[in-house]
Amino acid sequence: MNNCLFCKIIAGDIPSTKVYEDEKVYAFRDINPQAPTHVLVIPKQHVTGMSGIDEADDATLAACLRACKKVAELEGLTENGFRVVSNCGDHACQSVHHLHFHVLGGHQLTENMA
Ligand code: DGP
Repeated sequence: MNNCLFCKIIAGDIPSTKVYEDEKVYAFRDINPQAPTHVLVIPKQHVTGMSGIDEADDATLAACLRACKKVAELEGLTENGFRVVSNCGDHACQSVHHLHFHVLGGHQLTENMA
């Protein structure tokens, strides 16, 4: 999508620090990390967010979640644990309207989810 920041990152038009990539997914470090490890996992196909998905996106979603686990392994998070978050819409403070999963870990995360 033309004006989408994350589509530009996938295209390489905006630089990013890659952590993982496969046919369907790109993962890179968040520019404003909220934890020692903070990686964004995004589908290469533009999807606006969780509210924009349907059955046609099942394979994309599965690839994203598998990639979150892969990122956690690559970053050494699986032993102590990690969190996966996807913000959707205004109340969740979604700021980039391309579906993304935050993979957070590397220290004790708080219990407070909201
Ligand atoms: P959200 O608030 O859930 O929509 O998360 C968007 C995230 O995207 C936020 O944590 C910061 C990150 N971000 C925004 N612009 C850039 C960028 O240009 N590069 C990188 N690496 N991350 C970005």
